[in-house]
Amino acid sequence: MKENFLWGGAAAANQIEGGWDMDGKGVSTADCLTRGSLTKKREYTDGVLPGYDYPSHEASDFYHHYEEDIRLLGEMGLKCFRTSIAWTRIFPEGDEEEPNEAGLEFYDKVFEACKNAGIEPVITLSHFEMPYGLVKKYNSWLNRRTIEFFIRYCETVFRRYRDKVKYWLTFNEINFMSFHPEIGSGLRGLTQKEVYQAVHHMLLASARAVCLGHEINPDFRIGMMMAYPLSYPENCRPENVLCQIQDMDRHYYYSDVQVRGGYSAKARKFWERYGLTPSMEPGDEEELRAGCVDFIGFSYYQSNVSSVEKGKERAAGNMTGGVKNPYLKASQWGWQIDPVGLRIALNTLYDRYQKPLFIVENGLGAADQLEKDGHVHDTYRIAYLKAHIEQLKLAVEEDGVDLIGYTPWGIIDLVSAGTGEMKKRYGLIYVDKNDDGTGTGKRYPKDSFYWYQKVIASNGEDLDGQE
Ligand code: BGP
Repeated sequence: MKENFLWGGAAAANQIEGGWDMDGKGVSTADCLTRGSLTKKREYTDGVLPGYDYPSHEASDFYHHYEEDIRLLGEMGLKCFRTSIAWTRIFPEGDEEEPNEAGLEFYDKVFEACKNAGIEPVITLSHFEMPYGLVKKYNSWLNRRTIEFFIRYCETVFRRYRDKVKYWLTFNEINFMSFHPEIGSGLRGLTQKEVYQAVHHMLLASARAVCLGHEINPDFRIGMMMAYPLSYPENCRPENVLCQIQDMDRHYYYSDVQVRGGYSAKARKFWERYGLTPSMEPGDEEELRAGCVDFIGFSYYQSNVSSVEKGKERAAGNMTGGVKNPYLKASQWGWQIDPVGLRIALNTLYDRYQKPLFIVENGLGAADQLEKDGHVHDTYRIAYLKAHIEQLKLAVEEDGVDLIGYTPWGIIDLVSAGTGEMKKRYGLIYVDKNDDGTGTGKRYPKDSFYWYQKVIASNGEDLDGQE
């Protein structure tokens, strides 16, 4: 791997920080999501209501542990740390004229700690959250004014952290909007037409942020972020092959705009067919064209299978799931594990766009066991990460893919986005915190911590570990 390859780890404000109402922070949409489980759906309440259990409120308490946590990340040898800024720490309600200084200071300290640990921050501007005030008062992304508020927030953080942060991502997994629009917008019960209108505003906001960021610091590298739920046709039946193409088109809808600078012909036909054409203002298309991203960030956890055949057994998964793949094993949460799929994803995305790629999430959610002696023997996680790193190396070294870095998800245990559980752990660092509120909050490096330390120190050469 090239010398400056960014071996790292990833997290997000609402899943790791806690301190949901500290130092002037406002209520974010993520603060209104209740805890769920594999069998119980998370509920999105109308604001923060008494009697509900909201896991983001305490999460892993990175808010009070960031120094220790970043020191540990430095010990692991991380070159970069992907996390997000909580928009509501900076603009609590979303529509203030002036930012909240205490919120800005918190991230000053976080980035300073990163610098001291030799870690490059990679910052998501909006990771599945936004000010709840913007949802209540303005109807979130359905309203064009939200673009203005988002840009005010971006300008504030771009200027403040101009010399501290170089890598930025606009919206986390923006393609989630087509499947769970409430996660990205805080709005429930949207019609399809409204979804595509809100998405148009988000895409414009992203493009405008890219242009503004480059103006503020031409060295900024600003990327998009999509979930990449790679899908295979179930077999060589032509209808299934077509079905696979159509399934993937739902995701390229977003990346085509953010990477190529405009809606595809297919997207326009899709609007026409279903009456979904979003209303646009003169100049919108030019803005989209001007705001192409510098790189493509994506998450990869599993692959899916596309089929037109009814009644097939289905697998769970990030976002969509799909028909069960008989060649793959699945995680405890039913996500099908497919390391070769990562090489396929890298090849496919690079062939399509010829832009640098960045794997900003990948990992295994598992119910880890903290032993009495403070160890966590997560050999299954080592096996998962090792198999995926082997494949990303092949994509780079044999297929010539331009890959900036790799940041395994939930590098420190945090709250699951899908289920709201702490129990679904991804970390290489264990956080002693349980779903019932018990636990000391203490951090324990897992076996995978020491394994990844070796991987990074050898720049990906030494992948041996006990599996
Ligand atoms: C992605 C999100 C993350 C994260 C991850 C794992 O969709 O960007 O926020 O949580 O998936 O998903 P989960 O937490 O549901 O296991």
